[in-house]
Amino acid sequence: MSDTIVAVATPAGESALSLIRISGTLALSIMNSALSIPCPTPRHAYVRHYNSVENEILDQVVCIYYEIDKSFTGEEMIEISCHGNPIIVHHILSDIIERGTRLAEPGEFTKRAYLNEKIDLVQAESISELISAKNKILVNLAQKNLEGNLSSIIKNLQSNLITIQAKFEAFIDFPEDDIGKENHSETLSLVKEFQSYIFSLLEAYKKRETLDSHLKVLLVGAPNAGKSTLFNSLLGYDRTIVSDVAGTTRDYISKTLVLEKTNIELIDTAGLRSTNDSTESIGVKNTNELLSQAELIVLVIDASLPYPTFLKTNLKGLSSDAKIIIAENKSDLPKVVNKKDYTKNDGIIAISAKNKSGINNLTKRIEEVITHDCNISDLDFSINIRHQQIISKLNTQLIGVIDMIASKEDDIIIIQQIKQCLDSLGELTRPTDNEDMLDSLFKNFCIGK
Ligand SMILES: Nc1nc2c(ncn2[C@@H]2O[C@H](COP(=O)(O)OP(=O)(O)OP(=O)(O)O)[C@@H](O)[C@H]2O)c(=O)[nH]1
Ligand SMILES: [Mg+2]
Repeated sequence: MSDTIVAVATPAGESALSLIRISGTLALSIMNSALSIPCPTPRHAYVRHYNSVENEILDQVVCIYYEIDKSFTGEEMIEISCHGNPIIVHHILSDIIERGTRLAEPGEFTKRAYLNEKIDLVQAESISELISAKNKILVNLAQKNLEGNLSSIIKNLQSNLITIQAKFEAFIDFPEDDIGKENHSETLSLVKEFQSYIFSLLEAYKKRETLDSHLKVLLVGAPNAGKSTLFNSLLGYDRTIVSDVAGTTRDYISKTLVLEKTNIELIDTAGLRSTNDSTESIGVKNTNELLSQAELIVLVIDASLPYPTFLKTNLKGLSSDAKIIIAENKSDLPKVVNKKDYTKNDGIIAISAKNKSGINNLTKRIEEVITHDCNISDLDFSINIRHQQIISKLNTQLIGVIDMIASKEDDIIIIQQIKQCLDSLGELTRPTDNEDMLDSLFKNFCIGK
């Protein structure tokens, strides 16, 4: 019998409401004694006074009771929504502890859900990922894992591998059968197919990594083209100095920008030109270095002037697969630039950084270009670093199986190796004997989750 835990699931501080969660064997008695509901109907919202042990009304609350096996944790649970005043929350929490419960550890509700087999480890991790996801795609991917997309792939893989294992067991059971030898080539291709699928999961991890990392998007161009004005417009506030003096930006400035689907590191740079000013020339040197590291270059040009020919020289060193979007700035002024002078590019967007027009088109195009290569739309599940490490190990083990079959190794040895592969697969969703790993995983969760 586990003890009863309690935690506030909402952030600290004043708010309209706060949510207090209780899980464990004392839930029903608290429903009765503190909320005067002796036989609660599960999943029914009751409006009640919360009565303390000293019989003081602490607040009017809404409470819901979840019966054993049908709650998030698999235990009896109560969720109490009270007014979001920290004093009220503190008093209710203290009162619940006085009734024999204890404060939950971070992630302990989810850990109980996992231990009671309401969810597997992939789903448990997805809850934490869902809460901390930094962009819309990562939210969607975490939701897909929580719904069980990756878990059901793992289940299918386990049953495929068990089928392969059974084939090898049949070879041992019927040694006199000649079919054994012929069927080894069939099983070899099955294992190869299996291994190449496992390998593709590692590719899925690389895509996920791309989403997690903040891709560098560099604003470059001639001095006075309006890079800093655009930087500020994209951020939505004035972060960097704008002036009509050419060479205003000396050092680069970078800020994280959360776009609709992904996050980028937006970098404003010193205008590209040859200069005798020593500080500015360091800035120009930095810009040239950044040019080689950026995932995307937004070439800001002043469309009210002819295309600066020296830009061609500056951009000459870029690799042929460098991604460049041309932002034709100052579109509020009469257009002079001629697009036949433009370098090879991935889109031309007319903007006025000063008037904030065309900015949405530009962010949309930035997102399209940086997410194009990693085909995020075809991701239906997400592979995190823990999964990646296990899958890499599994991949090596499978290559071992392939080698063993090819070198006509004893079937018993091959079966042992397949069993190790099955253990690795199991580690993804339900590792055995791994208390330390579970502890370190759940300790990164929020309290109340
Ligand atoms: N008319 C017009 N002026 C703009 C626009 N964007 C920027 N400017 C002006 O152009 C001048 C230079 O702008 P900045 O943003 O400082 O240019 P920069 O490219 O950062 O310049 P450096 O830091 O010197 O390389 C300022 O006077 C801005 O107000 C625009 O869309 N339209
Ligand atoms: Mg500037």
